[in-house]
Amino acid sequence: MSKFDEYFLMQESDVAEYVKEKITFFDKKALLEVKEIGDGNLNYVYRIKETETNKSIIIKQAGTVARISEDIHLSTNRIKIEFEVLSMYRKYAPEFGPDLYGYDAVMNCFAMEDLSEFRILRDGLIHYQIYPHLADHMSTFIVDTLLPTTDVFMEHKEKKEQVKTFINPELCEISEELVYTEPFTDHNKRNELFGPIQAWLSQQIYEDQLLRTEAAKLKFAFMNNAQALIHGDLHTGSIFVTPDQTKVIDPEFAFYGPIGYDVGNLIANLVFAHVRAVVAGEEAYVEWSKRTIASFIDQFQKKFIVKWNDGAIDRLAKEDGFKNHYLHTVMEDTAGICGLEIIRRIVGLAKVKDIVGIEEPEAREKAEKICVLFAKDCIMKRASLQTGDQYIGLLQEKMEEI
Ligand code: SR1
Ligand code: MG
Repeated sequence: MSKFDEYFLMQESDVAEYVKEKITFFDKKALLEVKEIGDGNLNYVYRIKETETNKSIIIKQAGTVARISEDIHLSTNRIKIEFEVLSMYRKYAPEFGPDLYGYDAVMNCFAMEDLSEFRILRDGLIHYQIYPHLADHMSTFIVDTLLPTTDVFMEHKEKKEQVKTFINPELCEISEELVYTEPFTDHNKRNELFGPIQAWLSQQIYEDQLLRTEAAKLKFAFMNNAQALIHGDLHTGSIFVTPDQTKVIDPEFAFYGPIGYDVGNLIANLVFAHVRAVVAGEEAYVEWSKRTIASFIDQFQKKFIVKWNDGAIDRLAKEDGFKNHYLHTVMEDTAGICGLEIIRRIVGLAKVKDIVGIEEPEAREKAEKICVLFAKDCIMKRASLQTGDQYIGLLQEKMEEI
């Protein structure tokens, strides 16, 4: 019998014991230090380090309620989904996923590589760090991990099995509420419409019926378009970086959904970093972040076409014009979701440091207004927003309006 034969939420004091008993990584006699280092909204993340050698590993464990709110009860199955999707990254895009050392279905946790030499991308962006390979790496990552899971590339019965395996109702419900519903209605009263722009935000969002209708269309597309096994939460807090390397973590929201959900999420979060630099007058960073956004969008489309040409197996998918139609709809979803992600991070429950960390109230207000106006156009004009230059042009236009 072991205390780890039955699930409980571990404390730091349990984790060293757990690792020695369950994971083949450290010597049984090693002296281990444990620290909880998680700053996400849902789970607990422990770094375990051997004092003598500095060798280290990460254990991530799921609780039955969200860390951000005890009102949010969740199945621990999300940690299994996360482990399986990270395993899929090792298969399709090994350089962009962490090494994995085992999954425990009883304790609802898994062990993975400690990426302590990396930095969370959001944190780097907030400190105006430049990552020269970001657009290249992330466009490759998305194309290489998403396309192989679609009906274009996968045998259709196998894909349907995958849809079943990765059904993720509770985490999807969080997105359905936090991204697609609450920002437009505040029905759970969790939105925070703050300070002097409260009336402006309310008018721009709650009182805009056309916007709310488009949000409804996008919500139902999210729930009904089982296109690819998406990450489901691909913001800049789910990406670890060094100047040369990029690793994607945290795919606990993964399920079969629209490809544009991942692409749009990343663009939205790069926009936060860009707008932060704009209001801070960080000219060099404004230029780099602008080029990165445009380049990510354009490289994604180029790589998508190359991969499709190399590997599509569905016979009708090879018909003239279909590939371009498919990509056009992905880019339309991308723009809509980019807009939704921006709005929910400005008014919703889960805000972003890039914006709330702007100390000077007038600068924050300006940033929020640029973001919201840009986001609304992304949603309303999504059918015609396709290229990097179009996104950058729209951002520029909104900056001039404020
Ligand atoms: C209750 S979880 C809040 C947010 O954190 C996650 O990272 C997702 O983005 C989710 O919407
Ligand atoms: Mg996360």
